[in-house]
Amino acid sequence: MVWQRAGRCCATGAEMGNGIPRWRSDSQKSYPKTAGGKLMIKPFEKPIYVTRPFLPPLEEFSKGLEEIWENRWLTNNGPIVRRFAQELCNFFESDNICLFNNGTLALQIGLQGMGISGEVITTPYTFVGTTHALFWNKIRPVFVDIEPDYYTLDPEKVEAAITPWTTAILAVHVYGYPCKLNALADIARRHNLKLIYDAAHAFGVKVGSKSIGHFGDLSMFSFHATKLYHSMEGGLLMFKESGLKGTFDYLKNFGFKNELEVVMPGTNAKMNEIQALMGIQVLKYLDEIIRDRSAITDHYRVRLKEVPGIHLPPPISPDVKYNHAYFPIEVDKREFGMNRDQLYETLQHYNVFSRRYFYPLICDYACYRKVSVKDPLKVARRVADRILTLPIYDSLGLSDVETICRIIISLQQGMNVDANPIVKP
Ligand code: T4K
Repeated sequence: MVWQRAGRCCATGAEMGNGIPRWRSDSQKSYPKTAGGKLMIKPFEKPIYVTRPFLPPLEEFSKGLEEIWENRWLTNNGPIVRRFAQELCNFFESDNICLFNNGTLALQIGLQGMGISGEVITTPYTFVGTTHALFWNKIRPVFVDIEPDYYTLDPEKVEAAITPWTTAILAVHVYGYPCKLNALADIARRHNLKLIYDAAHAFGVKVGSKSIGHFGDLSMFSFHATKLYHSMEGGLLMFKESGLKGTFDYLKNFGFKNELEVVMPGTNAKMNEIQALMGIQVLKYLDEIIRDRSAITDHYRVRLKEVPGIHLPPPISPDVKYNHAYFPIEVDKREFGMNRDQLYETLQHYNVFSRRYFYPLICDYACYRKVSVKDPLKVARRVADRILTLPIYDSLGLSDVETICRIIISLQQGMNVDANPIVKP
């Protein structure tokens, strides 16, 4: 069987010997179709999102709710929050942790409690909450470039950007990929800077035998519903200096020391009992969640590694226990035949909702456009224009992952550099 493709004939996939059908393009609907006008790979019946939260069995959660009903204690350091904190101390093998109602406030309070001020060198390639935490502390972000493999801060660029006003480095373990830990620690030590990690994506990541939270002066983990590990909303600080614990506890609870004393102008960033219950219950399944996600990563890697124009991050060092938080790919228009935005939109025709984490760069958002940026951010700009994070979550079946791969592969095979732009059906 032969399919007509704009200006030339294509054989079917079977004839091409790879089992993947070629497709016909026209200016109306340039996504894979049969001659009858239907999509050759059927769109998913239900939307496939970039992520879905893991949920514990409802009976387990209901049982926990019964305890909350019995206690009639909902927030303000209740018994379940205290139990959760203890479990996390065991998990991290550290007493220096503090729970919050979300990651953004955790980071904001972390910076405030450590007295960070002036300029902080940071990445423009992150979620906007990272930079907002600086803003709320009246700290000037100094954006420098990222490295091209894992998209984390480039230590050389950090060192070049240090000024007398620099007080800290705020790096992000983006997608759960560890930053250049040794190089950043070395710079921080030589220049007497605090080293702070936004580890929002990195729960469950280990380097050697240590949790990633043991690196640097402070790390923030997000327990938001979109994270592989979550407490619906939630955040955690892990820190080196044990004296900070008291300060963080004050800051998240209005600065109350006791009923009558307010020792600092804190805010309200407390975790509640239902969040803690979810956190405790999801923690029991963490290994399974990571195992399921790891199988998805493997499947994507095998199927996409040789697709022209799809670039994958290099395999992670064997020293790192990765959490498979995200599956980012870079799309090279010249080789793939579509640019990233075209692929993003075309996938939506198939009911696949990938995300452009992280585009645009933070310094390009209206609220940060006035921040002067000296670094040309060559890598970050290129990556932001090409990045696409594909669906990955524990309950996503491998057959669905395979279908997503087949869609991507067939799109690549059906498009060439001068293909028509996507027109939504
Ligand atoms: N630093 C970094 C590096 C971060 O990535 C983040 C947050 C933070 C700091 C701040 O931490 P938190 O203050 O959030 O704890 C999401 C999350 O809201 C945000 O937590 C996350 N990073 C960011 C990367 O992604 P959106 O606006 O893209 O999420 P949304 O609502 O579009 O959800 C994405 C998909 O997830 C949906 O299409 C469907 C699915 N979903 C989402 C929710 C909330 C569900 O299936 N169920 C759900 O309950 O920001």
